Amino acid sequence: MTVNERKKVILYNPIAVFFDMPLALLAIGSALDSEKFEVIIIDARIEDDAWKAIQHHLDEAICFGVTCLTGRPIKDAIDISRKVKTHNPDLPVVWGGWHTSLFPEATLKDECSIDVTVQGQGERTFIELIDAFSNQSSLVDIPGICFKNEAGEVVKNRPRTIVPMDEFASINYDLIDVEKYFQKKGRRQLDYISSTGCYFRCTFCADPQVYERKWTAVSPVKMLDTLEALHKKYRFTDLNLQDETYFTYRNRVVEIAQGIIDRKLDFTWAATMRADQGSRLSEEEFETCVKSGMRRLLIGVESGSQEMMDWLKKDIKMEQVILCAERCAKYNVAAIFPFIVGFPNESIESVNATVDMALNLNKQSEDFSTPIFYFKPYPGTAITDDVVKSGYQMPQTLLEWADFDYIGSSGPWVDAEKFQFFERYKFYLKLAYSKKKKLLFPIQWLAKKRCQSKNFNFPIEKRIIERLKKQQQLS
Ligand code: B12
Ligand code: SF4
Repeated sequence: MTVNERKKVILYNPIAVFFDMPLALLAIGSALDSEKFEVIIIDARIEDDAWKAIQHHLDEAICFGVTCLTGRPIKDAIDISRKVKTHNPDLPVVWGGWHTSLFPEATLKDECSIDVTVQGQGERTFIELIDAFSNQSSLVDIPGICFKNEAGEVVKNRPRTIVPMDEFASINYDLIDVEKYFQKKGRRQLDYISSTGCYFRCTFCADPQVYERKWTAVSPVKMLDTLEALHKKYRFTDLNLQDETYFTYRNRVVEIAQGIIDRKLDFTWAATMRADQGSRLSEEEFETCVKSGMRRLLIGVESGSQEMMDWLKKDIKMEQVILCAERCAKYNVAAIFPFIVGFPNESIESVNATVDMALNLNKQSEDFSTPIFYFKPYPGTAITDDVVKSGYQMPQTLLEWADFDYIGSSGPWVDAEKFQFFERYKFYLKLAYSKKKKLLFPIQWLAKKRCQSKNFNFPIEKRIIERLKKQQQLS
C-alpha cells in the first residue's frame, strides 16, 4: 500500500482551556498501523478554523474520533459531530474519554450523531474499532465499547481489562505540530503520560470507577529511551508528567530520575505526588529526583482537617503532607497544594482547618501555592453517588452535562458569604506570599496582616489590582 492509499482517521480535541497536548488522541492515533492509516489530529484550541480543517479530509475518512471530558468541551464536541454527520451520514463517529467512560449508554441515547462510545483505556479498543470499520465487520466482539446496532438499539459490550502500557507503540508526537503547542504554552514544555489508572479510592475522584483501582505504567528503560529520542528531536526544556500518581512505585521513579542524570538529559520536570508516596522516598531518593530536574510537584491535600481527609478516603496523613512540604522547601522545589472546600455537610472546623493549613504552607516557601477549589459533584465519584441517593439532582442529558462546569462559581454547598471570604482569601494569600516584588512590598505586608487576622473587609487593594489588570488586558 502506498502512503497515498492509506485510509484517513480524523481525531478531534474540542475547545478547552489551556494548551496541554492532546495526549489521549496521540495515544490512540499512535496505536494505529501507520502503514495502513493516516491519522489527522485536529485540535480546536490550536486550529483557527477547526471545521474547515476537518472538511478538508472528511470525504476520505473512515472514522471521526472525538475525545471528551465532562463539562464545556461537550458542547463543541456535539456541534462538530453533528456537522460531520450531516456532511457524511455514513462516517462512524466515535467518542471516547472520561465522559463516555462514565456515561457509555446515555451519551449514545442522547446524541444521534454519535455511533460508538469507548470506555476506559482506548489504544487496543481503537485498533479493533478501526479494523472493524475498514473491513466493515461487526462490533459485537469488541470489549470496552457501547454502540448503536443496525436496528438503532444501544448495545453495551463487556468491559476491557487494562492492557500493560509497555505493549503499546511509543507515542508519535509528529501527529501534532509540537512547535505550535510550545508557542501557545509560552515555553518548550512537552506533555507526557507514563501511567494509566490509580490504586487509590478517593471519594471525590472518578478514577476508581473508570479504572477500577488498577494501574499500569511504561517501564523505566522504555520511558528513558522515549524521552531521550523526544528530547533530541524537539529540544523541550520542561517535561509535564500528566500521570494521576507518578510516584506510585518508588524504585521506578528513582530509576527514571537516575537515568535522566546518567543520560545527561537536560530538562526540568513536573509531576503529581501523593503525600504518602512522597514521604516514603528517602531523602537521598528525593535528592536524586531534584538532581534529575524535578522542579514542581502537585500534592493534593484537599483539606486541612485529618477527619475530613479520612472521610474523603485519601489514605494520607497530615504529617506526610508536612514532610513533603518541608522537603520541597529545603530543596527549592515548587509545590502546588490544591484544597477543596464546600463538601456536603462540611463542618466549620474543617473549613477553618483548611484556611489555616493553606496559610501555613504559603509561609514556608514563596514557591508554594495553595489553590482552593469549591467542591462540585463530578460524576462517577462516591460522594456524588451519595448525594444523588439523598435527592441531589444531577444533569440528566448530554446537553445539560455540557453546562456542568461551574467555572467561577461556588458549587452547591458554599453560601455567598463563604464564597466571598474564600475569593478574598485566595487573592490575598497569593498577593502576600508569591515572589516578592520590591514595589509591592507595602501591599504585600498589608496582605500578610490580612491573611493572619482573616480580615478582608474593605478590600481596596484587591479592587485596585483587579481594575489595573483589566485595563492591561484591554490595552
Ligand atoms: C490534561 C488534563 C486536563 C486538561 C485538558 C486537556 C485537553 N486535552 O483538553 C485541562 C487542564 C484543560 C483539564 C481541565 C479539567 N480537568 Co482535567 N485532566 C487532565 C489530566 C491530568 C490528563 C488528561 C490526559 O491527557 N490523559 C492522558 C490520556 C492518554 O488519557 P485519557 O485522556 O484518559 O485517554 C485515554 C482514554 O480515556 C481513551 N480515550 C480518550 N479519548 C478518546 C477518544 C477516542 C475516540 C477513543 C477511542 C478513546 C479515547 O483512550 C486514551 C488512551 O488510553 C487528567 C488526569 C489523567 N491523568 O488522565 C485530568 C482529568 C481528565 N480532569 C478532570 C477534571 C475534573 C478536570 C477539571 C474539571 C478540573 C477543574 N477543577 O477545573 C477541568 C475542566 C475540564 C473541562 N470540562 O474542560 C478529571 C476528569 C473529569 C471528567 N469527568 O471529565 C481527570 C480524570 C482528573 C481526575 N482524576 O479527577 N484537564
Ligand atoms: S484523587 Fe488521585 S489518588 Fe485519589 S483516586 Fe483520584 S487519581 Fe487516585
